[in-house]
Amino acid sequence: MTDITLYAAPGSCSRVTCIALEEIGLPFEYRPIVFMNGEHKAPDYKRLNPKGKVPCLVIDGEPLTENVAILGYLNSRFPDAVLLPPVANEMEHMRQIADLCFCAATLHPIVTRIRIPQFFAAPDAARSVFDAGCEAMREYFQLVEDRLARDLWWYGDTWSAMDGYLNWIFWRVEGASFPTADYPRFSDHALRVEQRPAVQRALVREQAAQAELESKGWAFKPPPLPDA
Ligand SMILES: N[C@@H](CCC(=O)N[C@@H](CS)C(=O)NCC(=O)O)C(=O)O
Repeated sequence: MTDITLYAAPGSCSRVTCIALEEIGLPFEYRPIVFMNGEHKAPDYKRLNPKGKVPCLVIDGEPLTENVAILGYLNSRFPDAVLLPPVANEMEHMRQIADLCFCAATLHPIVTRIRIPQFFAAPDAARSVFDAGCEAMREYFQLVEDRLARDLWWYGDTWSAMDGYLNWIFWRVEGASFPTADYPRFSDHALRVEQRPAVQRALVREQAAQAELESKGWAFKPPPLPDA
């Protein structure tokens, strides 16, 4: 039997890996890391992930970090789950990796600027970081919107882990006042992703972890954004 533990934080980008694991359907442990206690920077966790971030997937005792690498690994180890559509050659494979990198390296940093601009600027400059983040995100939301004008999912009529990744980005900025309603196809896509049973199961895991954090006073809440 495969032994799988996902080190995660509810609401964070570890949801992307959690959805993929739920799609695979094998049992796994969801192990919440408490940001508010600095658990992600503590030596025990840094032995698994020296970068002090989630997600970290430990599979048969081997840790693997970074959503792109984790999704690529899970896709080749568990092909029946079809986390990414089959490819004909290395170029097509690398294009899928490029798509996942677009989420991880282009969109995710902008998400953080929109959600927690205080990480990047003094309090009186946080609003301008937020505004610049929203401006930058608009270009990429339009790119996704245009793609979804042709197709149901990122890869045509086939759901993939890329849709789970895009959905986490959508949800994260929607909750931070980015105007997602300006992108009706991406909004419909979000509803469709959230209807998938695997996504529902991932959300239930997060809700349980979040409730536990809240009961202990350990839930992270970003500081409010200063008025425009
Ligand atoms: N490139 C990484 C990003 C990981 C990341 O930034 N995780 C955030 C949560 S969304 C985190 O652990 N933040 C805690 C911190 O940086 O202190 C990936 O895609 O896995």
